[in-house]
Amino acid sequence: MLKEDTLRRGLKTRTLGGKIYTFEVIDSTNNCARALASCWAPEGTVVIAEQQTAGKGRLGRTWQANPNENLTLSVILRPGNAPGSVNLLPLLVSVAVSEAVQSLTGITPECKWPNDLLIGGKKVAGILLEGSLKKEELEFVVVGIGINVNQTAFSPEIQNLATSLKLATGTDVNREELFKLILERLEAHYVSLKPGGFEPVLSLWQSRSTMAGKRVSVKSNGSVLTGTVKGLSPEGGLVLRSNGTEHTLLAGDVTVLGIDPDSPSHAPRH
Ligand code: BT5
Repeated sequence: MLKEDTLRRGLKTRTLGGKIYTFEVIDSTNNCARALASCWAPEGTVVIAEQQTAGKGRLGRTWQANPNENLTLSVILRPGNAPGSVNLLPLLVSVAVSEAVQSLTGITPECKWPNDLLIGGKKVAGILLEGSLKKEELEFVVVGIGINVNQTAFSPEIQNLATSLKLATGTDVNREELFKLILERLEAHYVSLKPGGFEPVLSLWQSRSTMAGKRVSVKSNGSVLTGTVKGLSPEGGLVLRSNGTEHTLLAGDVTVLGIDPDSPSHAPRH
């Protein structure tokens, strides 16, 4: 069982993890963190649970995770009116989690727009941000992170799409160490937002993604658009070229169809 003292021991952050609430069972760490944030829990408060009975994905979907094998946590941030942070923060969180996994295991999970981390094309982590607006200002954002750490068997619905750090490395991965690295990388990128803006995070995200030049179809608001990925827009949207026109999508579910042979990033080098 994850315990507050072992999660905190050696944690090198100033704000994130200032308060850590651990639960054996909870409905959803995001729900709990939202309730705490509405009651003025400070920025950096973390809620972490061994088991969620109603772990949430986006759009009413479910996050499944066996107890005692994974990390399911939520962090309260209060970015104020940092422009565009709703679309950009998931990319910042993806970079932070990918870096944390890399420094602990040597494996670099790939960033898939908008909120997934993949290893070998399979999902190893998902991110769910939920914000609350007050008078057009972001009152708080809850950053929910689910990572498949030491789970090696998945339910039939997800067994072909999911992987874990243990499956990828062949060994058990220390969840407390991973937790600390995630908070440390998240804080490092978050505090650099004010002076540096999102530009550095966008380029780090792109360097950890292989989506550029791929043919994809994106389901968004009930319609499907197929095209070639050009990259990210400054506000964190996915830029697609479809039938000669560029589109910027701010939300959606992406299916990668393959490499576009006509894309310059995949043209043969001479
Ligand atoms: C996500 O949604 O990927 C966001 C997941 C966020 C989970 C964390 S856990 C801590 C915090 N508290 C919460 O209640 N939630 C957050 P989405 O992109 O909608 O993906 C959901 C889909 O991923 C599901 O419909 C399944 O197909 C698949 N899925 C579910 N569990 C999975 C797992 N463990 N590994 C890989 N894929 C999974």
